[in-house]
Amino acid sequence: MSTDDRDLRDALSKARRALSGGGPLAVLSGAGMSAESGVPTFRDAQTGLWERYDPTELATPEAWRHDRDRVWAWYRWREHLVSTAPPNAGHTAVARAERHRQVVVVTQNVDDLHERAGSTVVHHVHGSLFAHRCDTCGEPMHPGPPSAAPTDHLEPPRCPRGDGWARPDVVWFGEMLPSAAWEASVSAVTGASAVVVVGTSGLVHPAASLPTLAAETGIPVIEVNPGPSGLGREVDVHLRAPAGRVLPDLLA
Ligand code: BV8
Repeated sequence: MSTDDRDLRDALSKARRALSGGGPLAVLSGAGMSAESGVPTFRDAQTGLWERYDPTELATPEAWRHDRDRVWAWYRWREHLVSTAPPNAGHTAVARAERHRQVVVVTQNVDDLHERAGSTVVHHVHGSLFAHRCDTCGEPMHPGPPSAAPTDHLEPPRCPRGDGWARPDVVWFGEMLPSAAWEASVSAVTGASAVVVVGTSGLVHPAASLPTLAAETGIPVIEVNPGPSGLGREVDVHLRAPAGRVLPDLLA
């Protein structure tokens, strides 16, 4: 067994002890949770049409104002990509944990892979790829499924109620988070007996403040991430492995 494997085994034992008390579990997920499903993370090089774009530049109201058709095409491409991506063993492990304890998922991800794996309580603090609203009156809009044809410009549908356009119902940089999802997420974290943070660089606020809130509340925090992240002393145990490899052992 390599040192890395031995370290992971020891860390997994420590993490399982931290979870052994039962009680509600809060799972905080970022883009790394969906990486093994083939959904690129924000820090992965974007692929194909989008490889020359920085996601943080496209996920902004300024980008929408500057080039609405490009932003709309990017989101429709992501919708199609996610709709063809399977939940991975990590999503399934989180969903299965509901069989023996209360589990609340708080996700920064705008995909639906936690739900498709069977998780029943999922708070999307940054919205969903699959919800759309008018960028002017805010009413929900239903543009139907995206086409698979790759394109880097696509005009969104007009709002029937006025001069607005359909936009993705996600939270862009500089936009406020949905208050209901945020308040439910804070409650889930502060009411948990343990928090498992999976696949996040921990750089985007206020979501990145949730592990610190747990630690300040005296709640054990376990991080699952094969790489480095912005999380630090708030983490009690760092499992340096991919979500799909370690969550089935951790949450069994
Ligand atoms: C807000 C939805 C109040 C859209 C996203 C100036 C003006 C205004 C605000 C700010 C400002 N300066 C700072 C801010 C705050 C800003 C912010 O935090 N900026 C950062 C860049 C510093 N936040 C906001 O604007 C938020 N709103 O603050 O409102 C306000 C309002 C006005 C004025 C002032 C304050 C809104 C932020 C939400 C943005 N929307 N997504 C969409 O998806 O298109 S953010 C998006 O990026 C994600 O949702 C996610 O949050 C973030 C990406 O982070 P991660 O999920 O962590 O992914 P990443 O790729 O970074 O990392 C992946 C990790 O996985 C890596 O660590 C990797 O090692 C690991 N990994 C890889 N493979 C695996 C793995 N782990 C496990 N298993 C594997 N297999």
